Amino acid sequence: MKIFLINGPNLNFLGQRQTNIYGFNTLTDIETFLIKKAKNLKVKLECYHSNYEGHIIDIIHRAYNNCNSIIINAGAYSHTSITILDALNIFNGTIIEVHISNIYNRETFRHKSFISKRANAVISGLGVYGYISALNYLIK
Ligand code: CA2
Repeated sequence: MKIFLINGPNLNFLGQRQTNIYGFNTLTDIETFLIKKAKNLKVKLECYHSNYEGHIIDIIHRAYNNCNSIIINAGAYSHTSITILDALNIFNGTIIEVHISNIYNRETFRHKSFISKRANAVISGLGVYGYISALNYLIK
């Protein structure tokens, strides 16, 4: 079993800025923890981060025929990108959308996610536990 973890724009600043919203863990902390957890359970986890929409689409294309599931936090592209939704629509496996913050108690422009239309499940507001819960679910 192989899972892709995809994080989108600005998430490379996790743990360094806006810690009141996104917490103190860095993206490297999250990836390191999840890779270790997956390894213990004999599952392969590949972690990707990009600040570019086209690059995120390339990563999703790489996922076709290459992994079973995707965990994705597309950052603000979740609220704007039909292109990422189209790319995810071609993928056959399970997709879990994660948001660190609760997008529904923030600005109204964050309340809509195009990705949710395709996601099998959406986790929002659990902080980094959202990623851990997504992984737990996928390897259940
Ligand atoms: O809550 C989430 O995970 C979001 O996907 C994060 C996005 C935001 O646009 C979404 O509405 C909700 C923003 C990611 C920015 O990450 C930063 C991390 C630290 C410091 C500054 C930005």
